[in-house]
Amino acid sequence: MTGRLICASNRTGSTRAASGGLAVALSAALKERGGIWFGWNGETVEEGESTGEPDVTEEGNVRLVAGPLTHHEFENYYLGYANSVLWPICHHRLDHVSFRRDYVDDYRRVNRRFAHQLGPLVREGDLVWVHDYHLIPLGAELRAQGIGARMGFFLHIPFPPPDILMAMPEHEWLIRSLFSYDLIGFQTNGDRMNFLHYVTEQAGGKVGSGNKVCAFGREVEVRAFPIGIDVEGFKQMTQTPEARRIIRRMRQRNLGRSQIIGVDRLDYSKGLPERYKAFQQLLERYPENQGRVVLMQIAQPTREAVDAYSDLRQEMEWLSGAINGQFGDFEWTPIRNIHRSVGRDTLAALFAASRVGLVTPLRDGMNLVAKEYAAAQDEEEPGVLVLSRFAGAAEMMDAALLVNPYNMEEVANAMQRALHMPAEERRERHQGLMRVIEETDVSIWAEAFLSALEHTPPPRQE
Ligand code: ADQ
Repeated sequence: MTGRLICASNRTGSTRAASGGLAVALSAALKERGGIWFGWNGETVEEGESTGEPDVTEEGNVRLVAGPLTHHEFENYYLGYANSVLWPICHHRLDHVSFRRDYVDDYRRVNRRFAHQLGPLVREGDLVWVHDYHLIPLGAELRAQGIGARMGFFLHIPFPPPDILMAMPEHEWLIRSLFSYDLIGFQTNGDRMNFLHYVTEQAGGKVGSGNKVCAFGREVEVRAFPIGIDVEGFKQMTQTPEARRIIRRMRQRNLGRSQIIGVDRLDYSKGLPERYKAFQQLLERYPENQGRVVLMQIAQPTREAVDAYSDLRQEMEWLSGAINGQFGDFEWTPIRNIHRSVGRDTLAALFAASRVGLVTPLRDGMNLVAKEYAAAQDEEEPGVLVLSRFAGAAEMMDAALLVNPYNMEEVANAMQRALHMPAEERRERHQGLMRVIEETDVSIWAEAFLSALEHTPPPRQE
């Protein structure tokens, strides 16, 4: 008998109009088991205003429970601790970290408030699944309320090596709070090993059999669950009339030219300036590409209230302007720099119409764009994926051309190789990628996590 599923994530979605892999997978798992999706509704309220009880919306057997943050919480919990401490630490960017006592205090306070709202809704036999770095202490706060249900946590971003983690004043508190869960999931085996190194070397923990780890007086199961996309759904998106129209138009416009595509949130972890410089090297080192290759970069702005993000946007605009000025002519603009979100079917069409998928983050938990690009390719005439070794996706997707994103010469050479790769090699590599993508389909990922959580030792009486 499976219990209800209680998901907690920074942002909630709707089970009716879920778009994007994770929302689709969570919606499917929630509908199958019935349950609750808890989180922030994306709104902020004035300081004096109470955040009150969260809004409750019933969608069949799923209840969405979502409320606002105050401006202060948004500043200190969301932009502050989550995105100016944990995000840069986990992406190895100590240069972007801003440690402040009030950030961590508010992070803890918001997680406690969430636990007070969610705790009373959890019933015996439920499975609680907490997502990502915003909510690490939620499990411990729920336990403090006497919740004994099985609880799992999945980290969507990388887990850093101990030396970097230990730059955080409160590293021990944070890792101790992870031991309130029964199952901890990471994207890759590399992340899992970083976690185990910290636990054994810094917290006196012991690794037992069957992925069990003991520390802080508790035993948890620690495993890698590489996340994927809704493969069939994404493939179908390249077949909609709108997608076919875009692909046709794009091919006509690029007649005789090859398109390289990059799609990312505008984030310093994605290696965007380095990518532009690598493209500049492609044009310099292999001048036959001048006039014949276009880089289309779609970078949707996020977290613009954090300085590092607005600086990055300026840097990209400056770089693309400089490269277009250096090489462009009346008929050819080398880089098309687009700063907005585009629809899923447009995205699928852009991938399908691009000869090279350029996915070169400096560090990434997994990177779903790599999987989407490969899934959108025509199997007879596929394009080539150039993928950073530092994306979690590289651990399994070794049929891509793997590159060091800091080494722009290497990335330029890989682009050149991709542009000229014979069809047979492209097909072979594409088949290799599709095997991995299908094995890690997002529904398989969600089921694997939930089934492992269900098989953890029985819930305790708190
Ligand atoms: P992200 O850092 O957001 O996710 P990613 O895995 O690439 O990175 O997912 C981004 C998603 O947003 C993709 O589905 C992509 O198509 C979409 N997207 C990006 N730019 C877009 C745009 N301009 N318009 C429309 N859609 C756009 C975090 C971690 C990753 C991890 C995922 C899932 O940082 O490492 O893979 O969670 O666990």
